[in-house]
Amino acid sequence: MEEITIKVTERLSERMRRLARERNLSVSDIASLLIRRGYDASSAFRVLDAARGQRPGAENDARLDWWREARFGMFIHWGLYALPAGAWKGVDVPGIGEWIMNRAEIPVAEYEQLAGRFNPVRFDAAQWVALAKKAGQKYIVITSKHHDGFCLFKSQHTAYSMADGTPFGRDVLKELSEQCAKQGMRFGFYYSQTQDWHHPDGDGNDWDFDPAEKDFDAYIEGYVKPQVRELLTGYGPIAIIWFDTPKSISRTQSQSLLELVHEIQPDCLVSGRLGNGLGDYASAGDNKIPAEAADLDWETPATLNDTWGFKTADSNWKSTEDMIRKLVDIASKGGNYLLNVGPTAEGLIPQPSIERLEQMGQWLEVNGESVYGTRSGPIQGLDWCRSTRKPGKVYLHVFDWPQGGKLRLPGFAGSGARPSGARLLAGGESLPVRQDADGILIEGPTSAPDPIDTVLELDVPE
Ligand code: FHN
Repeated sequence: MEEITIKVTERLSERMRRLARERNLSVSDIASLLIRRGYDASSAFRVLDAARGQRPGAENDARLDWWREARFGMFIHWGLYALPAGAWKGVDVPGIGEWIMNRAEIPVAEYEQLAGRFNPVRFDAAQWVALAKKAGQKYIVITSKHHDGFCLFKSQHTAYSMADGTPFGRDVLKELSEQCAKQGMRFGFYYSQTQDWHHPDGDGNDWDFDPAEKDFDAYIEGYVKPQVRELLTGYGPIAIIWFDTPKSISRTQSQSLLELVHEIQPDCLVSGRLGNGLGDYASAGDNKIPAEAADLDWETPATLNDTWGFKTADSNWKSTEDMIRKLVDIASKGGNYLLNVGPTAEGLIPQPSIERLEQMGQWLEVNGESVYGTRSGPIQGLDWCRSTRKPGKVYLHVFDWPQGGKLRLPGFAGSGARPSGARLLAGGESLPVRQDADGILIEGPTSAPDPIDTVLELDVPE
């Protein structure tokens, strides 16, 4: 330990002394804790970048209530890139599958040819939606148009679509929207508003088109907005428009897209990746989870392996345990987990994804109460557990069960509340709980009832 001297105001020193007394710690411990928190908070800020942030005021908006309740959604990346599935002309193209056109700088004229071979005869909208339900996911967001410009929906503004450019010839988004309505699932569209490697004025393709010649505003006004209008008028109530990679989109352009969405469907949410800090909720970086609870609405989009779009060679599947813990970690910090599947060119969701999602659903079947509709919990910053809360309840999620089953908690941050009862959420067995000078002590079974996450339900008066 190194000793350093810092000067603080009288007010701060008084508060640190009080905290030290309350927690039975030294003032020096409190100072270290605060400094560490400061670092964590600054890294939380980077994960929740202001540019992908939540519009001021939206954090109190009741339109987000269903989304706050949901906590877990299914992301679907599906498009022409599922055909090459990570390899072009026999050569592996490194990186995420849906970026193959960009990474290999495939000319539009060549990449477009894939559409003639896209015939996903095994696509079954009912099965995809049923899988999301089984997994315990409460909303689906699917790529209506990714950066490669190919549209999964029928559009008056291009024939480069599943409906008009492929032998399959079906509007798969229509089929999915109908199934979502039938099975009670919220439905939303990913739409790449800035990057479009197929459109001469879209961002990102400088191997076919000269960037100096591009008219990005004409692309936004003449193509993006009319397409967003089509998506919001042809498919029933749309839960979310998930814009992505804002890059250099101007504030005026982001603002006008936001207004367009809200004018057509006032309840439709807009992701933070609209850009310029104007989203209805913030978007964390891909697969990134902030170190601390954040006082805003946010979501982590995440992969099940290392790619979004299907890639034959990517079998680096995350374990079910890892993903359950990630879901819980995110919920404990007040966020949502949008977990991706990348269907094959035949229209099938890969089996390893199905298995893991079903297992997550089985866990949620028993423990969902401690995830859905919860807020970030009062116990933060401990490695071995997470916490979520609902009125009158705190859920303690124990990842690493202590030897002997004695769970020692430091107390609840920001309140003098103490639990009046504790039980295992699975099965309901009551557990002795007491509060002493060192904090809260709960006596559980000697070994972990659930090696992934044992959830304890604590009664905590508000
Ligand atoms: O470039 C995209 C990527 O392909 C994928 O769609 C992810 C999902 O969050 N978003 C962008 C990278 O952040």
